[in-house]
Amino acid sequence: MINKINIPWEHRPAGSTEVIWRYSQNPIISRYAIPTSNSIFNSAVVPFGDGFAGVFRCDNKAVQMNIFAGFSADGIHWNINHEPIVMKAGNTEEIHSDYKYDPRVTYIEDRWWITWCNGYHGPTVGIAYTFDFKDFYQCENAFLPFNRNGVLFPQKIGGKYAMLSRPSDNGHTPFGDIYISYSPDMKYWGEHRLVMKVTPFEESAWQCTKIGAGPVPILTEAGWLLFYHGVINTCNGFRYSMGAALLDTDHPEKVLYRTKPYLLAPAEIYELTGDVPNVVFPCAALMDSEGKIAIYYGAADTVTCMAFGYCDEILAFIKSNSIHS
Ligand code: BMA
Repeated sequence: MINKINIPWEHRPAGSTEVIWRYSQNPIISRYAIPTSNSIFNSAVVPFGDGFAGVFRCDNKAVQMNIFAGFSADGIHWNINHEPIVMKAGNTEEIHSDYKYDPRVTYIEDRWWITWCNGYHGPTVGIAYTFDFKDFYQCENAFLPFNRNGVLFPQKIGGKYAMLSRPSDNGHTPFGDIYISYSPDMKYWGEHRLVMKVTPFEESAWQCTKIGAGPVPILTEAGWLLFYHGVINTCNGFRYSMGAALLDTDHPEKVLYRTKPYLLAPAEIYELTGDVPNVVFPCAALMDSEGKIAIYYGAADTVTCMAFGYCDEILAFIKSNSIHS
């Protein structure tokens, strides 16, 4: 939770009854915001110093996927470095990486941890840490390929680091459930447990093909608030929407509630058209001391957008619109 700074915020539009509403100035980052970029999306933001820092997925004009550090005074207007992050050796000398995409960032104990989809003979979950968003130290991959959507909890649980992930395939993965794994040291991961599966088509079709953790979970009095993406395979390809779940505080593999309706789905033109149409893909969420929440999401694999909501309203919505599984 953030006390000392103001998170980006815009009030719910007059007349709206939505639990989550979009920023009126979306997208906040255009596809060509740095000279080499083809697209900037699926990126993570955290409070840092007097402002904010972020790790951005910028695909270049050869459509090579990589992650770039960026800085902002207000969390909305960003200066993204023109060169990608260069990793130094962290807890391993093995820092092979064919590509990097879909970063998440969180602060644990004394440093910032970054996870991303790392190319190591196919996609798996990469881990790195930084103290300053200048020098980055890459660690062992968390898992064997193939895996994506590795998302750390922002504090140890039961004395161990905890990470959500989504075992996958080497391609576009027409399946996928969310698991949790634990580690004593950020190097060796085990105690793998199922958290939640896709839903039956007839119960909640937007999340019936695959699901994946989105932003770093937010600890609330009711449990861990997890925004996640859900996918339906349509006759026009995958459609990515956002829902939310509430996970037990001490045993997050236990799902307390989970949205049957989505909270945000592709509807605006910047979500419907782009390099991959019909995608909203959240990778970061900030909450302030008043329970205001700002969500960062990628739209159509092309641009970066924001949406807002109130924690108490989101929790109430999850509880009263929950799947009973
Ligand atoms: C997933 C990832 C995401 C992307 C999504 C939609 O498999 O590649 O980065 O946003 O597909 O294309």
